[in-house]
Amino acid sequence: MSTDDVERFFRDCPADDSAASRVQTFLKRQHDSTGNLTRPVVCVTSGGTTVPLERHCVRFIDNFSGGTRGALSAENFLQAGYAVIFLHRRHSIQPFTKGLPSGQILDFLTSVLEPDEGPQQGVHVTESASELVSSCVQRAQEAAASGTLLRLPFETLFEYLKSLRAIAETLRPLGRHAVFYLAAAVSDFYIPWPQMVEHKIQSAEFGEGFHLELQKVPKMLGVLRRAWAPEAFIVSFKLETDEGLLITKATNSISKYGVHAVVANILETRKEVVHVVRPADTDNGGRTEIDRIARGQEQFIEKPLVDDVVRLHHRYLTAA
Ligand code: PAZ
Repeated sequence: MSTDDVERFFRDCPADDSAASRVQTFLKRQHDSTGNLTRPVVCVTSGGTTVPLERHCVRFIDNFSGGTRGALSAENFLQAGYAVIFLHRRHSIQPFTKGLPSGQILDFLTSVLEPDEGPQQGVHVTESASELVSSCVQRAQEAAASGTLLRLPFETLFEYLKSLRAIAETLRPLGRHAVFYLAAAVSDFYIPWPQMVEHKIQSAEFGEGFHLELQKVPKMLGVLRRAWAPEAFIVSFKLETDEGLLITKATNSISKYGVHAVVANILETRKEVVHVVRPADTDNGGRTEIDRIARGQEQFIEKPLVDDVVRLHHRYLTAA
């Protein structure tokens, strides 16, 4: 895969270009009146990309991810003093909503509609959920008031990569004060837009079966690292199901793409333990160091994970 493949991908890409101006406006809010940056900025990606099979899309291939990792990590970065661009799959889990009763919203609301109920009239949170809901609402309102959280939704692989490139190019002037924390599950295969059929695929037009030919998505990690935001601190993620491959594949990402750290996790145990793999401090032939992060007594593993990434980013800043 070459830079030509990357260029071709974006040239053929159908998605709109609205992300850049929203990021620009958000970034202005992170500077004081003399033009100094008031806090570092992290782009947290979250949720899975879809790969459409038709331009007027009825069917698509999806990627595993509910968005828990991204949403909880975004909360922890805000807590650590970062401004957060939350590039997320539309309708995936949002910051400040984890822990809310998982069923329907109606399950934790009660309604009093009798006119003679006076001030009690209206819709209320049930007693059992009220503490939790108040805490979620309060934290969400704080983030909104401080202007430190920008939510940008995506659905398809095209929208995701186009927004990621726009964010990276807009954050480039921040140099080392920008962080990319790429927790989204991004498809490796897709149908290029020019090859995609316009309308819904008709089963009647096929005999016994239907064969799909997918192409490899050009690798964007190296381009992000070297061209779009060459000074930013880049943390990529690696999800595997075979424990035997995990660390080797994470180590390969470091040598191939030059990312600063890879969060390696196994599907079944991802909420309990992750490994942060990074180049060794001294340049000794591509050796890596590994921090094993366990949930331990924390409610969610994203707290110790983000603490570790923040520590590594601070070290990166002071090493400049
Ligand atoms: O979104 P989630 O909390 O259900 O899962 C998180 C995750 C496993 C998608 C993430 O930790 C991750 O590994 N993302 C990269 C996936 C990949 O290798 O494509």
